[in-house]
Amino acid sequence: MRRSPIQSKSSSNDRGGYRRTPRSSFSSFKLADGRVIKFPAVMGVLNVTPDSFSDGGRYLDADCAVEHALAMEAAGADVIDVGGESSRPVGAVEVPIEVEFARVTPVLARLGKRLRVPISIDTRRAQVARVALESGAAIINDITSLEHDRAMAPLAARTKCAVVLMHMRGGPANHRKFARYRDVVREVVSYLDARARFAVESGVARSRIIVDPGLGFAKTAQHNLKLLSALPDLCALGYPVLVGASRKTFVARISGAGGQELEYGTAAANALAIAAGASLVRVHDVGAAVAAVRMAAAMTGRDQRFKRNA
Ligand code: PMM
Repeated sequence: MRRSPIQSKSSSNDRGGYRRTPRSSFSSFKLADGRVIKFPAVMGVLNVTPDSFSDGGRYLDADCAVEHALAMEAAGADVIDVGGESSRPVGAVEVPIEVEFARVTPVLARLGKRLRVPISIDTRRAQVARVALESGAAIINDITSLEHDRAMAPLAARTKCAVVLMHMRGGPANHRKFARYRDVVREVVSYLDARARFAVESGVARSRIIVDPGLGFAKTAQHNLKLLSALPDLCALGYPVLVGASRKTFVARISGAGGQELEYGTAAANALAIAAGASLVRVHDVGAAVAAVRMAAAMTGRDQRFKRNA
């Protein structure tokens, strides 16, 4: 295993112990349409589902979903992640593709015209991704790392969209029973390395790949904590890293499951993830995440404004 930038002795800095810019961090990400996402960035979650873990049922109505996406943009979201299939750890039900379509297409059709920030589509199905891209989405967020649907990698290559490759074992409905590892960090890093290589071999440009350790997917609280403290190892792969800790069960177990505790725990995880080199955080409460991410970015020398004035 490569030595992580944060663990290395030479990484000490002049800001009272906080590392300045992690060596592997990215300052921006260019999309095929020329738009640029400035890192570190906040991805707001828009679950158009009846049963997602923390917000299931709230945005099933297309008008509510559109309103919420616009509110997240106004609160500072850099990307809006639209999903029509729940992946809650217990009891997620396999959604027929027609149902996934019916949930996301009316929302995407309306958002495409109104949202300025890029849209990502959280799906493992190429047909859904294709329709989303046609409606203006620029990123495919595939929690199966292009494994579930063989048509996904060629679609990503052909359309030049960005892809999020996430680590999971099993499927959305049964991943819990696969939470067994000899060395979770090594296995997750080498899986994502292999999936990124596969994507590149399939024609996806290296510069369009984002990797994600998949917190909570086939992982115990202990696994999630190990992955969070080893983020520099994941960053060392050379791709921007996305972290999705928001409101997950392990955060509730540690910080408390009440609304406020969960938000504070999420904000702490987000800030530390950014300080450790992550480039994006996927969140439900965008306002809280923006504040946490800005603070972490400024403290680690990743905020351009504070760099200039330093
Ligand atoms: N988590 C969920 C759904 N999609 N996508 C990525 N890339 N990373 C994640 O951690 C992730 C995801 C499940 O959380 P939710 O039900 O609260 O959306």
